[in-house]
Amino acid sequence: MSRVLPVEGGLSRVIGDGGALPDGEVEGLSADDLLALYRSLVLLRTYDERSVVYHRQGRIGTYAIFWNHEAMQVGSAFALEDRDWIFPSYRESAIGLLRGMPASTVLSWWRGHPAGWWNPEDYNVASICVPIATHVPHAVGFAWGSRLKGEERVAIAYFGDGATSEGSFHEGATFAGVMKAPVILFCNNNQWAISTPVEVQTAAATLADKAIGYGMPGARVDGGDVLAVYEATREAVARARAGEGPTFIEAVTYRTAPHATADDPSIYVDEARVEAERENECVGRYERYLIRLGVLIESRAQEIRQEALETMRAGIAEAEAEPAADVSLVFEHAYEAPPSSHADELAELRRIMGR
Ligand SMILES: Cc1ncc(C[n+]2csc(CCOP(=O)(O)OP(=O)(O)O)c2C)c(N)n1
Ligand SMILES: [Mg+2]
Repeated sequence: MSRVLPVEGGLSRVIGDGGALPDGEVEGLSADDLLALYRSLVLLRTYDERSVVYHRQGRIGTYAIFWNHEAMQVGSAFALEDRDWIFPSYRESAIGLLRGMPASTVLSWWRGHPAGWWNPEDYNVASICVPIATHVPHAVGFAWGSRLKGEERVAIAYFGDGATSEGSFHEGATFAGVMKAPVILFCNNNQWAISTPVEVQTAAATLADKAIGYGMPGARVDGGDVLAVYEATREAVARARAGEGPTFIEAVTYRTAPHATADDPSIYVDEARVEAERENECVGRYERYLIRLGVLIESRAQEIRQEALETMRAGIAEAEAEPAADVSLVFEHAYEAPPSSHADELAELRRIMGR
């Protein structure tokens, strides 16, 4: 039997604190599964930390940091099967790594190189969506379409707290509820939309409360607890496969890093809160849980961190070895019949770029 425990604020959780707060457990996860979750958390954490360094070294462009968001991404993706489709936002840019995508592909995306655009069908991972919430209707339409084809695939769309104020979210959620689309609307509530706090984002008491208006259940989980996220997503997947329709999951965390490398949160964020949240970050929380369970020892953890670092070293080397794309790509695929001015503009661009 799973033991998922409610905590203050109606958030479900599994992982305790090694003291007064007891550990729960999730049914059906073997020691190998628990370690696979850990490996994925470490891979994403390493991806994120190295990316900030690569940005500072001028090796990738502006980067959307997801430090302390890893448990939401790993826990939910683990509840899916490979045939299920993932629709990520920029905050989940590296989630394809959990489906076997090479690190160089995602790094190339952040380098603005065409090698960073993959064929979604290769991994069942859609393109990274930067416009807020516009991929929600895509995921819903995809899920509905696959049900019409009798494929039994589930789709999951990841988006933030701010995204729930967007028209696209409303349209997608309405459609999902009415059509009973097998989709999971996964909201990473990190309590900030750049500098806008969630308190002024909505007058709703919780984001999960919005689900009822669309005729779907809303679950609220501790977004720093990979097992609670897994359990909530597994239930949502089961509902979707059983033809019972969509689920909205609100995973609550707190953004402890800048919105992106171009942001300076010092003028709006509460530094003391950031410090407290960093102390309780999701990878360390899970690591301590596994050590308490006797599933992980420090030397094994160290090997797993080392493997992830190697993956990143090889990934950036591979991304940097890509030959520069031809500048004509800027103009291609935009018009079926390009305006005549493009030829002059391309010539000018080649002159400026020296290629
Ligand atoms: C349609 C649209 N409007 C505005 C922006 C600019 N923008 C980029 S990120 C962001 C905040 C999004 O916050 P949230 O949905 O909470 O996601 P988070 O970044 O916190 O993961 C905004 C407004 C955008 N990318 N797309
Ligand atoms: Mg947010």
